[in-house]
Amino acid sequence: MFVDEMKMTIQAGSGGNGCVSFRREKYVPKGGPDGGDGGNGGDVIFVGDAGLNSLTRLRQRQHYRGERGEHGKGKNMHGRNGTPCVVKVPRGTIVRDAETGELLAEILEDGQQVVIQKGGKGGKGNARFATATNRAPRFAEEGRLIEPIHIRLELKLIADVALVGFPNAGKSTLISRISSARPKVDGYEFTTLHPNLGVVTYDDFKSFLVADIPGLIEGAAEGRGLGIKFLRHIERTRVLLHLLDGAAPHGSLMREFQVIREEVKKFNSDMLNRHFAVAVNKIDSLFSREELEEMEDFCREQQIPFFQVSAVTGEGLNSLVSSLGRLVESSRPVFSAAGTTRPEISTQKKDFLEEV
Ligand SMILES: Nc1nc2c(ncn2[C@@H]2O[C@H](COP(=O)(O)OP(=O)(O)OP(=O)(O)O)[C@@H](O)[C@H]2O)c(=O)[nH]1
Ligand SMILES: [Mg+2]
Repeated sequence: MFVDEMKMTIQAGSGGNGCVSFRREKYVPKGGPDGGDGGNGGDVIFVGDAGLNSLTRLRQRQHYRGERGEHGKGKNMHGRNGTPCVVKVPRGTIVRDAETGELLAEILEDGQQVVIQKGGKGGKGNARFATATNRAPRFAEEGRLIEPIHIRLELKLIADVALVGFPNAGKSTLISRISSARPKVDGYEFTTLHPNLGVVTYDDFKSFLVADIPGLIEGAAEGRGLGIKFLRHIERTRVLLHLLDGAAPHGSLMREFQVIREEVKKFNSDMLNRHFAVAVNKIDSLFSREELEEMEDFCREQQIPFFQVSAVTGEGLNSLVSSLGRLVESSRPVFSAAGTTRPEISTQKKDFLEEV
């Protein structure tokens, strides 16, 4: 379903030690120090991968380790840096410290890289410690030792498009027509009690994730119907599709639209700034053609993408899906309310954690 969790242990590589060595060559007495620096340890890096949508694959391993940096060598040879441990995670993965619960990172984008634990720095070789008064230092620095840390991953799948509308508008019917999801469809209100997710493919090979959420009614913010709590599931959704019920005499399509926007605003006014589109559903059994035209004119004036569809007959769905795909492509990802506009990195551990 929506949230998936697991714990894991990670350990970035420790730094390699610096080397103590002196140059020894024929005919060169007192050649001087030539111990090279140790290599840096490999980081543990998480990379967002749009092809994954669960944490299951990560459970196959318990430990994720970066390679240790190589020790420095004589003749001023630098030790090789350790290979980083690169872990592919689904978009929407939240990383927390398993003990304190502190938020360490959030991976939201395909290809986004976050260093979860930085490898230890390599130690300096003795050549670096030579001074005018100590030309032959017999010491070198040790590489920084890295301890394993325990982390907890939570996956909150982020839908690209959310279907938001009155109960019975046909949201579940629509998602079952355009995606792999098969939620229950019925002719009474509040059939859907939990969000459902489905993958929609368009333009042959591209895809986006769509969420069908429970219906909203006027006063939802005050707790009517199922309330608006479930809207948190779509707080980070890039595009909202307001699905209006073309067959129902809810007052008017315009009013239906305004009520929905108002309830969304009461939940989180930032969500009004998202890209959104309007689709009037059930055009196969339209209640009023005038209302449909009124809505269409309004959307044209306001430059809101507008669609007329029937989730039952399939009319208008191809054009709706490809337009939604393009809207998703042109929208920026939305970061969580808790996070900032970048993956949040705690100030305390800043030197361990930095973005690549
Ligand atoms: N005529 C017609 N009926 C439709 C269309 N789309 C959905 N319906 C019907 O409308 C009713 C409600 O459909 P659902 O898909 O369950 O509606 P919903 O928006 O998911 O409703 P909730 O889960 O209660 O919020 C069902 O009886 C559907 O068969 C359509 O395009 N045309
Ligand atoms: Mg439903």
